[in-house]
Amino acid sequence: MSLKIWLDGNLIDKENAKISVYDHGLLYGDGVFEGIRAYAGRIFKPHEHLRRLYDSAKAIRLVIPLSPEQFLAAIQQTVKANDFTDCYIRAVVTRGVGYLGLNPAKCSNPSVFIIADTIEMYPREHYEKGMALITASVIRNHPNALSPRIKSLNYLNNILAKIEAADAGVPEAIMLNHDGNVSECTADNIFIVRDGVVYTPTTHDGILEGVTRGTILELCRKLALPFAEKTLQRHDLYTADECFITGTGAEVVPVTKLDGRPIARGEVGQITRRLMEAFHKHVREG
Ligand code: PXG
Repeated sequence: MSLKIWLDGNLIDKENAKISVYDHGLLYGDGVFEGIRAYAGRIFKPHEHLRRLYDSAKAIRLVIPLSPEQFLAAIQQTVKANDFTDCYIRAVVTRGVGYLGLNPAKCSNPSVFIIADTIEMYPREHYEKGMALITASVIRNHPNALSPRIKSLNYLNNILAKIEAADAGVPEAIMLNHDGNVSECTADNIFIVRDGVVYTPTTHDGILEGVTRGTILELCRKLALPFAEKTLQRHDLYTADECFITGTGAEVVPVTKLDGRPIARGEVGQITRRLMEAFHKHVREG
């Protein structure tokens, strides 16, 4: 059976789910998106994801032609139509069909599509033994150019860093911001543990405010683990006791090596393990 895609109000077969070559989402990366998961038949943190989607749209002055309630209903309909209980959901809003010029005012209607499918970001092994990262030479977008808080369809900044990771033979890269501080990875937020305290960069350090990041901070509170949002330098990563990354696709992945240097003894940390376990329990049981 063919996958059903929600496209502008209709559920249609994947083979027929097509967008115009005149859509500004394609011509200019003019649009926004979300990556969401469903666990055990329930959409995980739908309101947080939708809030970020509508905030991203607002930031690029795009009006989503659905209310958040209608959007959520469309997501649920898409998951149901494909008989998924556990899946990855991609919700995309493009500026719509326009002319061969930048002006978004000339685009008729924004286009909305929703894909529900499976995703496996990294091999199992990385979750058990830890992953190696590099620091990319390309820096994260300056917030006054294109804010990293916007989940836009223009991911070239991250893609260039991802290529550097692949060139170095590792699955992910850390990106520094314009001040040289740590921001995030190409599709994941970063955390370290030092002397029993969990740290992650602040929203002012040029990051996307990850829903998974928020969940980890919530779990730290619940588990009475001390934590802080703090500006971090690469030095803080090199001298950390533990490190891990978080994202909807990746979930929680331990990091054991950075730029060829082992983090602490190069083993998955105890607090990282506790948070990974708590995360998996939380997404299924709430
Ligand atoms: N930073 C960036 C730049 C991201 O794109 C995150 C952090 C983590 O945010 P969440 O809310 O997911 O915890 C993301 C998330 C993909 C893919 O297809 C990308 C993301 C999520 C899922 C899949 O590569 N980006």
